[in-house]
Amino acid sequence: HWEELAAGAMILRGFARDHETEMAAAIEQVTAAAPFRHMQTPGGHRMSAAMSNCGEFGWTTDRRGYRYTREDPETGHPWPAMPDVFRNIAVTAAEAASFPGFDPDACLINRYQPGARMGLHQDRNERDFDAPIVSVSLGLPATFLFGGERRADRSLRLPLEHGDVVVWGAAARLRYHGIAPLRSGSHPFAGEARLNLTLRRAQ
Ligand code: MD5
Ligand code: FE
Repeated sequence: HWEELAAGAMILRGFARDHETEMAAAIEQVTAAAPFRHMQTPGGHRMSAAMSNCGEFGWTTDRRGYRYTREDPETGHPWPAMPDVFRNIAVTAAEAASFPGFDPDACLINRYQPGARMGLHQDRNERDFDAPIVSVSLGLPATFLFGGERRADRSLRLPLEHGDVVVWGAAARLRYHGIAPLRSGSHPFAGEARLNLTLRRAQ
């Protein structure tokens, strides 16, 4: 079932579940060419979530800052192409949430192992905030922290499970959000990890 979490935020529970076999193969293929790595924040901290990317642009961070690049800084090669199954899920989910014509050019893949987290932040490195962001949760469940327009606003705790897709647009596009430390466990899809695909229009 689909429900509106808040203005501009639509959750499509289980939307990606039918495509898990193709998605597993696509993740294997992308991360064979662009392996998961723990990036450094501009402040010098190692991110606890490991990341890879596919598509025309990939999100990266190092001591110089946050940005999108056409090449994987680890290999010097362009990021792997975005698998059709990722694009199709993102485009159909966006359409279902009233964002027709979503054309993602970047897909970040986050891997959270037990204890990994993501602190409250806004996604502000994209050129145009009119395009939505589509996120696909796979593997272990996580507690998503859904904040407000200011960092100090209270956040709502939202459980996200394997196959859940969320479309973040309009009034939700710039809300603060994060992921609580991942609890230990094992899931048939991803073993002891949660994977998240974040599809965006970067440029
Ligand atoms: C995750 N990733 O579960 C999330 C999914 C990231 C990140 O936050 O930056 O890699 S994307 C969640 C999101 C995006 C844009 C807006 C909002 C949430 N929101 O309004 O809450 O690994
Ligand atoms: Fe984010």
